[in-house]
Amino acid sequence: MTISEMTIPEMQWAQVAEKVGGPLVYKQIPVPKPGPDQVLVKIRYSGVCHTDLHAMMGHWPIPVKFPLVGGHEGAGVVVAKGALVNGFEIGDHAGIKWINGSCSECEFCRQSDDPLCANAQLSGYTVDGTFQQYAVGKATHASNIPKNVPLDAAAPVLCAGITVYKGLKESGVRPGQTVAIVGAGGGLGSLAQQYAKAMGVRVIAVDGGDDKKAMCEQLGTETYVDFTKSKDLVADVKAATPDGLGAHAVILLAVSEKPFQQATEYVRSRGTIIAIGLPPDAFLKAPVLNTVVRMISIKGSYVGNRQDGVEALDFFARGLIKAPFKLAPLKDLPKIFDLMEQGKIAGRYVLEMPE
Ligand code: 8ID
Ligand code: ZN
Repeated sequence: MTISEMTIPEMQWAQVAEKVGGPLVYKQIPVPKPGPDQVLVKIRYSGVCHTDLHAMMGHWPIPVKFPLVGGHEGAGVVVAKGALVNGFEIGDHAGIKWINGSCSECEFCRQSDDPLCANAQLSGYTVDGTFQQYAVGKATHASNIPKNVPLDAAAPVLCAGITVYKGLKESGVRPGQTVAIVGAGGGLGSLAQQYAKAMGVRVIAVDGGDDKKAMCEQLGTETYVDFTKSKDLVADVKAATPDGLGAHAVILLAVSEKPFQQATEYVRSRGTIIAIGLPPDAFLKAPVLNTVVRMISIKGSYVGNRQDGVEALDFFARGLIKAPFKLAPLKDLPKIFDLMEQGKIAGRYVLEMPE
């Protein structure tokens, strides 16, 4: 901890979307003050999730705060805290994630399903997020990041990592079984491959293009199925399982509707399809007969609770999760959104905050 980290300025740099659809304006705004149960984190790095683009574009029928500072994979240093905060000291490393806070009182919060809280605050959506130098979050929902963990590589774990770790658990897939990861070349997909591997689960990666193929192979996938080139995607996925009977689980991360309607064709009988990606206006569709007579489960999975967050970070801290990421300065966020829109990012971009 240096003296400069402890000096909290009045103003800071941020990427601000003034209205739905943007554009983003890189400008100085006031540094927020932490409430009694909040920490103020000097953000060092923030991952860029496709959710941030959906938020700015108003893709979903859940109201977004405007003007908006997006971002929900923020890793940094606690520089101030409210009087009620016990879990953090000044100088601790902390993460601000999608669930910025929740009510703690409803049935969902009581049973540790805080993402389902109707009054949850969402970083970079209903409250300002981590595309700024200083961000606040409720201390009980902020992540403790051990000091030996690099903050740049840890940032994507705070949403992408937690979400895919939770999704894999929800799928019930077991060591030795096979998971098809659809959208494997993206941010969530790159981490999903690593968590699956760490759990002893075999991976079929589905995505498009040679950059993503190279990344998936580098991550150790056994098979890459290119949805832009495959003549029969269903047959290719099934053929990639040892007995040809299909994947035990399918994790849907793509920002496109088609795979959400196709997955029942290559999931194994008694297998589970986990929907995580959130393409706008899309529908899950499955033939009733096949779903029934092949006993297919279809489930949604939404980020993770606080314990999922602790476990996902622990996998990372133990060196089991090594997903590629590219660093860029905060001012470059508009360029990153452009690349993301075009599906040109293999893995994750992580923004570095100005000093
Ligand atoms: O809690 C949740 N459910 C949660 C948490 C975080 C993110 C949901 N998400 C959602 C995001 O809002 C977004 O809709 O998951 C989705 C994926 O987020 P991301 O990984 O941050 O997006 P990305 O890096 O752009 O990756 C998407 C990948 O999908 C591929 C693209 O090529 C890209 O690599 N893809 C597409 I678009 N169509 C495909 C297809 N038909 C496809 N891959 C295979 N088949
Ligand atoms: Zn996210």
